Amino acid sequence: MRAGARLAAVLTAVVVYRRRAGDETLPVQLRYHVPLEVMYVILPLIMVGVLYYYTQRDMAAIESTSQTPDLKIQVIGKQWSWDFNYLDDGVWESGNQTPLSGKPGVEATAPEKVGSYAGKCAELCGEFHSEMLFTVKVVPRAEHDAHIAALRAAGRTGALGVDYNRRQVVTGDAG
Ligand SMILES: [Cu+2]
Repeated sequence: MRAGARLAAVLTAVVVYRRRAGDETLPVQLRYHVPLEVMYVILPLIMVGVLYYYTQRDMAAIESTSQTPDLKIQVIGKQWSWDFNYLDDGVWESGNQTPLSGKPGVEATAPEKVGSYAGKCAELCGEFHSEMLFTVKVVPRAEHDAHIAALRAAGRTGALGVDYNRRQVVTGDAG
């Protein structure tokens, strides 16, 4: 409805339903309407219950971790990239090695099988937050070993600490 039509509707209601001279009665009052009041209580409870159920179900699936993982990868998120330390193999790689793409992120899918899965930053962390994208590739063991060997050959042994911290890169200080 346009603003003019809304105003006309309001003014019509004000004029048509105004209190007439000599009419001292109240309009019909909606009080102690038990079915309505029960609905006001039950409906929000159902809505909250449904939201709670799905949130709990998905958070439990997302946050569940194994005590004996097949592979330990330490992931460090920072403004505005990611570092990955392959703790079992003693090598690392960093998103800072390639320029940020700035391409829009793709909805992440839980990596339960072989494939490529989009990852992105879940905290609005600053200027280049939207460029904090990475790809999780779930690959067969041989392909993983070849990648680890390539990292080792490239000299990326050990583990990254704050080596690629943004403030170091920008200002050159040790913070
Ligand atoms: Cu971010």
